Amino acid sequence: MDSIPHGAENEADQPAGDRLGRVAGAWRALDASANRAGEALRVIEDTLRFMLDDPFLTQQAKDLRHDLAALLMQGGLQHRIALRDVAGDVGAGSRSARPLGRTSPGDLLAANAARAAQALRSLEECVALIATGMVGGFEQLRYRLYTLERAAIGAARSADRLDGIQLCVLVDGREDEAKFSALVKSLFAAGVLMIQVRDKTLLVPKLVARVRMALAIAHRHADEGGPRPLVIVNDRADVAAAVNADGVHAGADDLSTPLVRRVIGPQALSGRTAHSLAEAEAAVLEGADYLGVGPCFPTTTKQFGAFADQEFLRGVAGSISLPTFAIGGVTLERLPELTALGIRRVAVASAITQAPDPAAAARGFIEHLERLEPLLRHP
Ligand code: 3NM
Repeated sequence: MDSIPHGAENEADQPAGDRLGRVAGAWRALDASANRAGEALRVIEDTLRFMLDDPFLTQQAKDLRHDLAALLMQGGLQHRIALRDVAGDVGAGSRSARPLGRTSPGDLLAANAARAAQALRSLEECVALIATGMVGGFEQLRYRLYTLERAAIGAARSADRLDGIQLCVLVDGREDEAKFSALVKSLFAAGVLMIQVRDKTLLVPKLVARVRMALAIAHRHADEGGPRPLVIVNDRADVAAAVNADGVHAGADDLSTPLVRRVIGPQALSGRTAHSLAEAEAAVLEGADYLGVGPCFPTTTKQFGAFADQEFLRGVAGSISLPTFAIGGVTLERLPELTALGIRRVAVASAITQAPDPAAAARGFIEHLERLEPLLRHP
């Protein structure tokens, strides 16, 4: 059996009894913090697993919890239980009279991430008195937790904000403002709740004017008693921020997700295109609010050398709860191929905007998507 470390090396010349007495408190604090951190990580994991239904983030939480447990078995720290003294704990039994005040999975995640971070910090401080070499290990876990916290709270927030939005229509600027305005109005009237303004040919002043127009139409739609559709800008985080659009959709050649966030601020939506499961997972951890995955099928809207294979699409649908829109050549006829893989959201340009009646085409997508059963994921 390992011997119990008694304290920092520079105290090694003190009598063993004194040393043990002085560090016993550190051991007890370490033991309490170890329990707190493990408990809080378990609540985070259970929330991600049973409430957010998110296998990828559940696994991240589980890995963190397991790595904490492994660290707590090293350097003699497993002997902390021998110094546990619940009856002698002056803080035991002092309970906050305030109710917990948690009303949503996001609240649970935030409260328990804060608890886990505090406990990991306390572990770092306590272990510095007992086994100095182990401080870095706890510090690393705390930084991993910060990333998980942001991703988990972001996933909860996105599930709420994009709840019921299964179709995003990519609209170009049309020939002129009147035609653009007519298209956007007809789409909102058809029940479209999210559009992305994407026109690579428009110069910035004209793009700004189109996005402003779409936002004004969206606000009017809400003022008249309808829902308030979201207006997302393709690529241009600067334009989205300048006109207070609902968000920006960025791809691999655009600003990174953290840099997009700096431009658009904490509230606006940050969408990210992913062409592989690894890119999708990275986008989740970097703080994207929703994903675009593709290209699913050949399309004239954009040129591609390779397509998203079924394994990727099924993998994203099955393991990531962040709202994910399949994109690229999506038509009503091909929609069943995607929904069979677990896809429940699509982003569509030509099949709607080039249709003889775009509103009718959009309604066709919405009706089909609304009829689908929710996807059951198995973490
Ligand atoms: N991005 P349509 S596919 C803009 O896979 C865009 O990154 C894609 O238009 C990607 O519905 C695509 O006409 C084109 O194919 C979407």
